[in-house]
Amino acid sequence: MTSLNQSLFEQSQQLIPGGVNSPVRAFRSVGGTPIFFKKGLGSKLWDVDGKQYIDYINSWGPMILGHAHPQVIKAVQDVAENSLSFGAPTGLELEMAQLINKLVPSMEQVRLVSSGTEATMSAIRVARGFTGRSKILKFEGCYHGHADALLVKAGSGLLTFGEPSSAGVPAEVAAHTLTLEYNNTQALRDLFAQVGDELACVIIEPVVGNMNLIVPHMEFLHALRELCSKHGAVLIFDEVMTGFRVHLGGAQALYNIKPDMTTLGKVIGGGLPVGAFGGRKDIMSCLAPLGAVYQAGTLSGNPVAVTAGLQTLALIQAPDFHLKLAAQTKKLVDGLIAVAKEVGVVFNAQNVGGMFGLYFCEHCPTSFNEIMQSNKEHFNKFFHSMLDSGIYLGPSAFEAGFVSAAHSDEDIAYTIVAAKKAFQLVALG
Ligand code: KE4
Repeated sequence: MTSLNQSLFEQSQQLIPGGVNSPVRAFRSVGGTPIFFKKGLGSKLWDVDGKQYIDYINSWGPMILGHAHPQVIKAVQDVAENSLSFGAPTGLELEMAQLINKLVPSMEQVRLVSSGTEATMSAIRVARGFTGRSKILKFEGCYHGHADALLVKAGSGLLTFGEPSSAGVPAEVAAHTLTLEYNNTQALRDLFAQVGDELACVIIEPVVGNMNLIVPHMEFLHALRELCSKHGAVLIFDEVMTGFRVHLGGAQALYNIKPDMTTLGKVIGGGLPVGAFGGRKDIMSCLAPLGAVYQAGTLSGNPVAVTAGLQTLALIQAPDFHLKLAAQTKKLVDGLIAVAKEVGVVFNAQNVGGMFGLYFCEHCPTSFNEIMQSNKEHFNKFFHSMLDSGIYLGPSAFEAGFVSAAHSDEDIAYTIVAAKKAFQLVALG
């Protein structure tokens, strides 16, 4: 009997490119048919055939409380009765700005947008407007949304400017984007020695979640902070994924490093479209209507979306919320490492707060080149066995996973039992 997933996917492909509204969802990296969901509650999802899954994607981060948290749903229902959008200021946006400033004090001023892409695109424009410089620096394997300037891969040499990593991005645009290897402190120092005074900004994932999970070397992050200050380059921490996920104050609180600007998304909207960018007041003052840098948005600060975010951020301030989330995530990671060892599969895993990385390689990778050495075939076999067992992991060996406050000990225990079976399949070759 054809699954409803299959028929929905076939129909969707007629009208939606690849049948999906965001590429990773198409399962191209792992093969097979994407799962179409119709319901989520707590740590669980149900697909259109009624099959239940434990969800380790959490909508790629936003659902940190678990799906359909009653207080979030109620707050959204109540505010929606007052209309869905005004295109004019509301007190809710002030509440959100106050809360962001309280939880992320480096964000002296903040502007709300509707996605992480808008946040990073706008932050780069402000940094360029503030410094009067055009060049930007990013790191290979880091993803900051799909703005042209950020769809760039490393050029041939250290200082050759970026090449587009997507069709449709003009070479002239990519040329302003330099790319370096993440965690390579010497390469960073060499680049700044040569072009540091020409850099408008450096944008970085302070914990990487987009080439699987990669943890920063403290020496690297501190060198970056010191070099940006010395050369007048704006340091942008892209905390769209790490914000409120690895620590209540994000990676900047976890590592005690203060960026000049921060971008936020995902958790800040609690599942509805909210992004934000902000930082030093002198930089943010360049923004229209005060300054010459233009940025705008019809649904920026939308009252319904902001309400979902406010309710979510209120609930994650509960005592020990992040300690418990990190402990539950570590329980998953330790259990997976143990069963992989028992079965005899080359595997490793780690977590930072409520996000985790699974690696089919000897050690936890620390760079793009290292993660590229991991065994993708083993991951794909593992992924599909887990999916059959009702465990929904990210459909790519190069994505981080997420645990929510709703993941119970039973969920973790069930996942580890399913993983043992999946590792045995991998071991069979
Ligand atoms: P959005 O435009 O997708 O809201 O945010 C872009 C973005 C910016 N910065 C970081 C660090 C991000 O992780 C993201 C988006 N993350 C991906 C997950 N790999 C979203 C999933 C998708 O693209 O479908």
